[in-house]
This record gives sequence, structure tokens and C-alpha cells, in this order.
Amino acid sequence: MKIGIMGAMREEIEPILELVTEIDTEIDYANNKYYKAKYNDYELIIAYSKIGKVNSALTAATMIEKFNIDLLLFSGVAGAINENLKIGDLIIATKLCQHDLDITAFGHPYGYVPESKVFVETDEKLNNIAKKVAKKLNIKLLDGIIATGDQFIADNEKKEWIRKTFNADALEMEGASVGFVCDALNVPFFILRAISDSADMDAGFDFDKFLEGSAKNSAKFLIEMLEELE
Ligand code: 4EH
Repeated sequence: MKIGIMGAMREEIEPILELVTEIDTEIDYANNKYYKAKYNDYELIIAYSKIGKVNSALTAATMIEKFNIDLLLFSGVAGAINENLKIGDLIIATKLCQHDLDITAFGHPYGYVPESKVFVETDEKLNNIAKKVAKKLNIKLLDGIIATGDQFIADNEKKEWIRKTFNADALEMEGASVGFVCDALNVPFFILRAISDSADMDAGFDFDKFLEGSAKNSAKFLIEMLEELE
């Protein structure tokens, strides 16, 4: 089995590269680096896409079409919406949407374009494995809705609008684009995020302070999950 592991920023992927061994090759493709690695019996292909929906969609599609991955696991950080999520806490997405997609002028709901859907659902089996790992290691793990958009949110009003409109628990800038690519190409996917900030006035400051630690939390958990895959 070949597993794609991706993040958006270098900080999100570096701890994963440190935890896997036997890195053979580094492949340059489409303005990005793809790292081949092994973990137990799994072949891994690891990359950080760079920030945003376009970059992450390109990386997900490349992992599937060029590297033929069987499933995709995403690890990274997110801004919290749900008050039960504190800095460092983990959330897995049950479904994701694009909060910045707006053709409401034509009577469509936020996040919707014709012939598509507002929400894309993650793989239930992978989510159940995550829950099992969290239970086993006694780690707090929430599941919920993650909203994605090409904006760093550092504003309470905007955050509240995203909460209200999509019933979202956390927000970031890559999950939904990765999800829609995987969904279209029939590849099971999993989105894990650790909270780095609360998408409020202090978000910029908190993000800089907690990015590294939270990214590590997420990466470590993802590696633990590899032990439970069959
Ligand atoms: O990949 C982007 C990073 C922020 S932009 C999305 N990631 C982090 C998740 C995230 C997030 N997204 C939107 C964490 N908190 C978020 C928030 N809003 N409040 C970035 C960060 N550092 C340097 C350059 N760009």
C-alpha cells in the first residue's frame, strides 16, 4: 500500500520526515518536492504543498495521478472556532467546505457551485482508526466540520460568520481543496489538524508562537495512526 502524507507548510511536514526512516529519494515536480519514505511495510510519499487551496489541490492531484497513492493523510494546524478546542488540541474533519466560495448572487448557498456540493466527507474508516488511537493513548480528539478558504482569519466577526454559515468547528486554508480532489478521484482521505490559534485578534501572534508545537502534535498522532492501519 502506498500512502500520501501531506501538509501545507514546511513546519507541518518536517516532524513527519523526522519520524519516518529510510528516506530514499526526493523528487522535484510541479514546483514542489516529494519525499519517498518507508514506515513499517508502507511506502510513503510525503510533501508540503505550500499554503492555500490551489497549491494543496495540485499536490493532492499529483500524489494521486503521478505517484498512485491509495489513500491520503493530511497533517497540520488550524484556527479554532469551537470553544472546546484549545491550543494544541486535535480535531479530525468529518466533512469540509469552502467558506470563501460565493456565487450567492445567483441564488446558490455559500460554498456551493453547480454540479458540486457544499460539503465533502472524509473516510469513516480512517476517522475510526483515529478515534481508536486517541482512546488507546488517552489523547483528546474532537471531530467536526472544518471550513477552508484562501484567507488567514484573524477576526472575530469573520470567524462567527463562518461558524454560523457552515456550523464549522475549525478553519484553515487547504483541507477542503484536498478533500474535493480526493473525492473526485475516489481516494480515501483524512484531515487532521492541531489548533495553533483561535482565528481572533490574537491569531497572528498565537500562530507564530504555537505553529511548531501544534504541528508536531498533529504529526506525532498521524504517525501513531500508521501503526493501526491494516
Ligand atoms: O497554511 C495556512 C497557514 C496560515 S497562513 C493555513 N494554516 C496555517 C492553518 C491555519 C489557519 N488558516 C486560516 C491556522 N490558523 C489559521 C487561521 N486562518 N486563523 C501563513 C502563516 N504563516 C506564514 C505565512 N502564511
